[in-house]
Amino acid sequence: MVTFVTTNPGKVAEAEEYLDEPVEQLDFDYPERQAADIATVAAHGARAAYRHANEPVIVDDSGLTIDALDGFPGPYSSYVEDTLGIERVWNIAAEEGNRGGAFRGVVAYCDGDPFEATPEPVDTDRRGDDTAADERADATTDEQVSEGVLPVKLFEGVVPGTIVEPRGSGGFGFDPIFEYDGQTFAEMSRDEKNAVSHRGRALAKFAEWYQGR
Ligand code: ITT
Repeated sequence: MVTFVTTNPGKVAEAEEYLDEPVEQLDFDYPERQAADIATVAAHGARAAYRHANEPVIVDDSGLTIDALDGFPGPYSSYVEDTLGIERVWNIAAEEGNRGGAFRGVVAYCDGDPFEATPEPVDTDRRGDDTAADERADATTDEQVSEGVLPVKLFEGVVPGTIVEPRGSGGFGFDPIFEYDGQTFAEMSRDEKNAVSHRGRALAKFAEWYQGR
């Protein structure tokens, strides 16, 4: 059993489809650290969630990055969804003329153990041009070392796509305006979305690591 600490049932539904074991939602709105980087937000969230739940937990921090807006809203996606709404985000991207974007997500695991079998307590996706990921990994590791507490394991997933006029009724959040390979995420079944999504990619890495644990 995996305890997923989140206020968002959409995330849990996706994890349930993905992981081989039962996923239980613990609906707790852990304090989110303000940071320009979702890996940092996720790492702090996992520690706060673990302290609250006192059992092994995963959290997910994720967001939509829009190329024309230099990666905004990113970690502020939830706030932007609630305030501007996805239609206005689509309008802004359309006005900018560059509709490239990506979903990025980090699944963070914490169980209070020092991950004795893991030499480095941080695992980020280092494929491709990843100076930023390296910097993030170092920052999180340093922080953990200096705090000396609660190592967190991080699993990152990224999916590039196009910002489009809203289509489809599935999924949640920005799914209707995010197109991948001709379909918006809101037009895909949960399985189809999981097969390509940022969360699916991050969960796949988590599942593989967790199985060996
Ligand atoms: P928790 O923090 O309680 O887990 P949340 O929904 O507030 O739930 P985040 O802080 O990670 O989650 O914010 C993620 C936001 O990014 C979410 O509100 C959506 O606006 C967007 N988002 C993330 N993943 C998404 C996805 O798969 N499909 C659509 N929108 C997504």
